[in-house]
Amino acid sequence: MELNEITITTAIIEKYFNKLKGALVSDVAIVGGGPSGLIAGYYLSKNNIKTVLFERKLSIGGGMWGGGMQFNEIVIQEEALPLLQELDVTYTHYNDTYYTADAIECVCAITAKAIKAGLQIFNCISVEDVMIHNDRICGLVINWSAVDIAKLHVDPLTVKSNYVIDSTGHDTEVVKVLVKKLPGQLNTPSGTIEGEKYMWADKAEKLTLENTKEVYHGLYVAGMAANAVFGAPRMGPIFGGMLLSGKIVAELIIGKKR
Ligand code: 48H
Repeated sequence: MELNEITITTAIIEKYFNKLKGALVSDVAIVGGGPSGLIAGYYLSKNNIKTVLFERKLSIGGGMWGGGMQFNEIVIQEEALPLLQELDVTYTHYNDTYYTADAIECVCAITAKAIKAGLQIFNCISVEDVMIHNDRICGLVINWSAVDIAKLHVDPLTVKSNYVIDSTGHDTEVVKVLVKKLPGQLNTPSGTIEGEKYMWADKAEKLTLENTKEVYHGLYVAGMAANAVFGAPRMGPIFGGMLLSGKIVAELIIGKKR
């Protein structure tokens, strides 16, 4: 049969808009498709919690693709190995409690598992604001990233969600908006973003897990965003903390829903 360009176009438009319509109301909306957001999406979806993820860029994976300084290998400590096993990521022992994995395989394997578990991922969409009703975050304001890049004056649209995870990494973009709109109301010692600190891998990895929590009613931070919000150090290209943080935030929300 001869291929028809209009059928191809119609198929894409119809299927995409059905996906987008299905994502307008969700249990959990994740902002940022780096390691922590993808892992959170995997565990939430696996537990039958309707979860959508918005990623600004064309590609998901955040800072994981480039390993350290574009050497595409990542280091993972022993504590995170069960996660790699569950996600079918190949890893090798380096020494002591250090393991390494191919950064590309990591992104691809985690993403594939998350999508198969039911996570709906929307790339090329940026979150630019939050919806708050009765002192609780209840949705996100989204727009095409291309609109943002081109600085076009185009109004955004809104999605509704019971919980939001800010996994936007160093920039803590969702929390930043919240702090701007509602000064002093963040659940941190200063009531605002404490700011990411210097490099100290050991301390940073431990604190990432502690800092993964709810910072405003319905809004959670995970991954590097958790450390930036709570004023903890950075850790460089070791990814166990990012992966475990994604699992912890999923468990916190699953616990709330029980
Ligand atoms: C939609 C957005 C928006 C927005 C940003 O940076 P990430 O990889 O995040 P984490 O926390 O899962 O992992 C951090 C890790 O990659 C890292 O940088 C480490 C370990 N650094 C240590 C160090 O010392 O430097 O991913 C965040 C994602 C990115 O893909 C962004 O494009 C996306 O969030 N994003 N998506 N709307 N407003 N802002």
